[in-house]
Amino acid sequence: MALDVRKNAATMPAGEFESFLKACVLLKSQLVPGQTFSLYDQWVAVHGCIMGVKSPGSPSFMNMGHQNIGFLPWHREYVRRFELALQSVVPGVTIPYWPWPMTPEPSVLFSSDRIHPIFFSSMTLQDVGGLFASAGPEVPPAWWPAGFQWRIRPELQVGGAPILRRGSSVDTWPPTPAAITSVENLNSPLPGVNTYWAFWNRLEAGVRTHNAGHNIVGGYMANPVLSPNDPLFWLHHSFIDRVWSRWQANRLAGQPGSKLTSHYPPPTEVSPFNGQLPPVGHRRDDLLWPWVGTTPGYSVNAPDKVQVMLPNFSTVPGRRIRDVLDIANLGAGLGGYRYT
Ligand SMILES: [Cu+2]
Repeated sequence: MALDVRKNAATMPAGEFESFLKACVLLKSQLVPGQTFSLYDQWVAVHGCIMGVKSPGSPSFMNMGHQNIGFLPWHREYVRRFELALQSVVPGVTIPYWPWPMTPEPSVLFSSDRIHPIFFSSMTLQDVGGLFASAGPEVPPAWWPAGFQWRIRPELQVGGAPILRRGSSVDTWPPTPAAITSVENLNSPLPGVNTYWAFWNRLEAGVRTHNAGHNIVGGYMANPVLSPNDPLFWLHHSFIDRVWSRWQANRLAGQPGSKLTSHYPPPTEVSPFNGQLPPVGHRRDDLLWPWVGTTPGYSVNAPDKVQVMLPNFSTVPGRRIRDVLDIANLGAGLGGYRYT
């Protein structure tokens, strides 16, 4: 099967970018049968719940998607499954990536026609317009669901905010092209320490990378739990996944004969940052919640009203970190993709 292609959100044809937005709007407007929440909202709930998951036999809830090495594989699986959900309403659509190293304003990507402006160094939150305007778009495209307006479900709101807003006083953006290239080539071998540790840490929490990108957008994007309420989330994480896939390719080329599994720490390797094993959910052979098949004994530390929004994944095979290392071949019906 041909690979799906994820493209640069600022330079891809306008019509293809619109297809992505259309798929988001259709998922957001389509209610889960018998429920008041949408197919899109279910994916926000998954992200809301990953912050606190107890694995079988574990004494405490852990963040299984962030703040440790499983951050990249968990989001790869999550974003890919969301992409397949988009394809169920708009066949062939893929998630564009936000090319971080560009001057954000003015740019095509942050125009009202694409993902709408982000407001640099804006002290106050401003409403997101365009297709996401609270009253709906001024001139709806032909495919627009009649009367639809983008709203945040009460269960998924932060501070009772029902509409998308952006704005932040943070101004540590963008990274330079050279900075991203250096992340993609990061190689700091220390005896007994897999280079992935330093790479992951730099990409999730380093200067002008994942965390900073969330924070400079502000609004829902700056909320660690419910950031997928803003569709810009998917573009942000598409780029993060691209950086990881390029780093993986560079590591393979730098160590001829090595495998992708060589470039993720073995399950027994302790963190060079704290001397401890990563929590369950972050080790190479661990299941990726909520794709745990029928394995019993998981529980979630989130409000019941959010937990009831979770999609039912009990019929899909369990997925492990080692299963998601190759974007060209994810297996289990997830196909593969590549980046331009
Ligand atoms: Cu996340």
